[in-house]
Amino acid sequence: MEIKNLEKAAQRILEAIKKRERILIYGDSDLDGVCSVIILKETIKNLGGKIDAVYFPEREVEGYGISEKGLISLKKFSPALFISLDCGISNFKEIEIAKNYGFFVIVIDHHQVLDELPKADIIVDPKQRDDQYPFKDLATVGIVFKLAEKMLGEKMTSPLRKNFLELVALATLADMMPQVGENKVLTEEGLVYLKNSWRPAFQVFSKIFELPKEITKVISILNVRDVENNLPASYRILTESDFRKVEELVEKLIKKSKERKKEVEKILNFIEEKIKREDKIIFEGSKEWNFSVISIVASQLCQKYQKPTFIYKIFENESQGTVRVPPGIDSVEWMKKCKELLISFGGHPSASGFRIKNENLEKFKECLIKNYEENNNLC
Ligand SMILES: [Mn+2]
Repeated sequence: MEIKNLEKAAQRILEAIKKRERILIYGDSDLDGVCSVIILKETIKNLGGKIDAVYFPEREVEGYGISEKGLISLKKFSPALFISLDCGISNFKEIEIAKNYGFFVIVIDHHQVLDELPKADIIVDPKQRDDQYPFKDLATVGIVFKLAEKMLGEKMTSPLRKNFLELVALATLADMMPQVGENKVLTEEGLVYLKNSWRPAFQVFSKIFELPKEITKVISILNVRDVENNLPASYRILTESDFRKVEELVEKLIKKSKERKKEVEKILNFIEEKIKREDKIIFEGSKEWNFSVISIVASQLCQKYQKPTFIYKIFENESQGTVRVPPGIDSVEWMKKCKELLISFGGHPSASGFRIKNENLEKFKECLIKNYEENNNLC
């Protein structure tokens, strides 16, 4: 049994390498997206091909997933093979635009499938309804690792495999995928290799932290948002070959992460003063907050209060939010009931996100509460 369309995607990318087609990778900017991009990029390189452009959306400006802004900046490469990693499954409109630009679109994602599928040429997502693959909890990085195995065949040498598995372990943990089944196997193996990694980033981290024991510290540092030339810091660190540069970047991120902690505490204090016992949900937003910390805030509040938590940053016309819910609730299904009020939404049952026009925020909150009460089996 295999993940649906994995073979098809592998063959199509191999064909593109052979025919020297232009290849573009569009990755989500979190660690799962970043590590997926690195594995695919290094796989293609090992096969003698090259990537013409890598794009990571800036969530604060473009929202989650494939953005129009990103597509416009990639348009000049058309015709090309366009591969989205760790996003794309909910980008109906954007994928239509990409097709109109003349891209051949492959979506490789593990997020929940909404009611329909986007009109991509090839979709790899184990959560597709007719996907028979028994294990549904792979991070995108795990799917891309399998894709790499297929594409490389015997060219997947042992050092290369180890090197990829380090990234699989890192990103699967960062994405908080359940540590069961294949995830457990892949992660446990990958973690063993970290200490003797040839990747300069892991060598630098090994000097600062005890690896693999302190892997969560590495993750929290790599999660600090710091974008330069459109590239997230995690991507720059993990692909940097110059030790000195890695060290400088890590130092910078450690400093930033301390500042971020303070910011999180400030927001937590502010929200916690407002939470009432009888509140069904936590629904808070502000213009002032730093967008890059609202996910951490939502996770911590949800964990502490065991209430569905919606935290958003208010921008000029619209807001972007992040959602965390206690076990047993499917936040994506829940938001589906209010989808007329949203610009877009998607993610995982326990962790997801949304974009909304500011004038709809109050209605959205009411809709969520209404559906929370109407739907006892939901919660
Ligand atoms: Mn992911």
